[in-house]
Amino acid sequence: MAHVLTLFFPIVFVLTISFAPSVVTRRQCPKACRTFISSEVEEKVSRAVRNSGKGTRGPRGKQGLQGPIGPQGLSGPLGETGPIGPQGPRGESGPALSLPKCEPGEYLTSDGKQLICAKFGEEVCKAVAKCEGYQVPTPSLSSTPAPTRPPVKEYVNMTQFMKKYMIQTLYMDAWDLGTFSIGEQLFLGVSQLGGKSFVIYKWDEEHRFRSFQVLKVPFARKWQKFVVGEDVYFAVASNSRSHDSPVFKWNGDMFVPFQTLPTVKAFDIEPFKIGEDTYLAVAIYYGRGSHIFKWDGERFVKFQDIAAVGADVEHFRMNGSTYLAITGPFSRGAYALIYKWSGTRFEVFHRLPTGERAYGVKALSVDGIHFLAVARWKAESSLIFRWNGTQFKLFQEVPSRRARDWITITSPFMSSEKTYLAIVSSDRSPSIFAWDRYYSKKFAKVQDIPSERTRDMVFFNMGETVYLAVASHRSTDIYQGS
Ligand SMILES: *[C@@H]1O[C@H](CO)[C@@H](O)[C@H](O)[C@H]1NC(C)=O
Ligand SMILES: *[C@@H]1O[C@H](CO)[C@@H](O)[C@H](O)[C@H]1NC(C)=O
Ligand SMILES: *[C@@H]1O[C@H](CO)[C@@H](O)[C@H](O)[C@H]1NC(C)=O
Ligand SMILES: [Ca+2]
Repeated sequence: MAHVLTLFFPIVFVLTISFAPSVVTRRQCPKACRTFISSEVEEKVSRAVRNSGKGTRGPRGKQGLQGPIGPQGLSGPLGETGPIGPQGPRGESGPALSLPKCEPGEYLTSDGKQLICAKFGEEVCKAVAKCEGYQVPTPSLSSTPAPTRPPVKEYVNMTQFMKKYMIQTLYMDAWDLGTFSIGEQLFLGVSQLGGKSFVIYKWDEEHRFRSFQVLKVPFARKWQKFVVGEDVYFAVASNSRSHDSPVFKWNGDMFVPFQTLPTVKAFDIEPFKIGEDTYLAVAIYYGRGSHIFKWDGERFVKFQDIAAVGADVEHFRMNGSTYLAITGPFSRGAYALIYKWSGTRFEVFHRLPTGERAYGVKALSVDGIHFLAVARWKAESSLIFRWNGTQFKLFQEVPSRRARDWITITSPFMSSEKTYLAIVSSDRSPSIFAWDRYYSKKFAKVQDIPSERTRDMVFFNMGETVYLAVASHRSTDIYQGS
């Protein structure tokens, strides 16, 4: 039966594909398809940009055993691959790539030798497509921003993440993204939904992420890096009934298994320090509650159980005290539970009503004000709470649908500090907000990110530039802020 099904579905799929064009309306070029063409062009252009970044892809080297990647062969002119080695170099890029800055109404393209800005026009329409037999994207999806979209006036100084500055796409099935640095090296870690792996990429001199190491983690969910003394670790929640959650340690060249934390169906791991002590709070989405582990000088040992089943746990400090917020499917009502460190253990401090089930939680503080942002899965909005000195009060509500989490970054560059907060909404385009300390004194919307079925996002700084990685269900796009 299963065998028949595996045969049957591909056939249905192929049939669907082959009949699809015939039911799609055919249109003449000028009006309706222009949007489509723009998106088509953008698609081609971003492919061209990516390709020009990569050069012709050489034959893939055999994946060696885990280990430092061998020296990359000297690159020949465009696309000559070096000797085959572990994770063979992908071929060098062509002439150094610096993206020209295009004006509104222009798009980035290639004349075969270099990247240029070209104006949209009649000839593009003719050259790119016949405008027939393609499905015109439904207008409700904001996945095809008009190339001439005017900048948001009030936030001209705010970094934006435009499709034309999408510098890389990693094709993978991601659940949770994060970046971290070790010395000068930047890494992107990706826990994967389908696979049994956790993948680490490393940022190279060409400002691209290259595959660095693959670690075996069944049902990897959220994860975080942390430091104990001089040593760098990261821990991954394993949403498995039968596997514990692993902790890995950086040995100078790569990550090696360090220990496992006894967990069943862990969803999130949050490292934090109280004084000199290091703790790991692990949100468990199963059974009776979640756990806190403590570093005993050599490894992590169980420290405290907390009676909260959770999807996300976050720590924060206010006025010298450490708090934990944990969200999840509480049977007793829709709230986020907040625990406070008593000096010896965590005690329930507050139940923060969230109206609907809260899924992700993020703490941030800007200009001395503490916020707790709660992502709601079922509701049509997510909530930002503000600490008034004694408790969290609803401060702002932003539209979201099936929101998984919030992400934030504070970028100190360009003369003034800016704090960005974005809602990772999976059923509508994720939105980026920036703290507007001058006018509205709220989180003001900067832009939407065209992404569907978004799983996670992460901001990171390299040099003075802010980047954004957006993972949807099949691919992760890296945007350079502009
Ligand atoms: C934009 O930057 C300029 C110069 O740095 C500054 O004078 C202006 O106030 C900024 N505008 C906003 C909205 O932040
Ligand atoms: C901060 O903590 C100090 C002492 O722990 C306390 O006296 C003070 O009232 C606290 N401030 C606020 C705003 O809670
Ligand atoms: C914070 O809000 C609560 C509830 O409205 C109120 O009782 C309390 O006085 C407020 N605290 C401050 C410092 O304003
Ligand atoms: Ca968390």
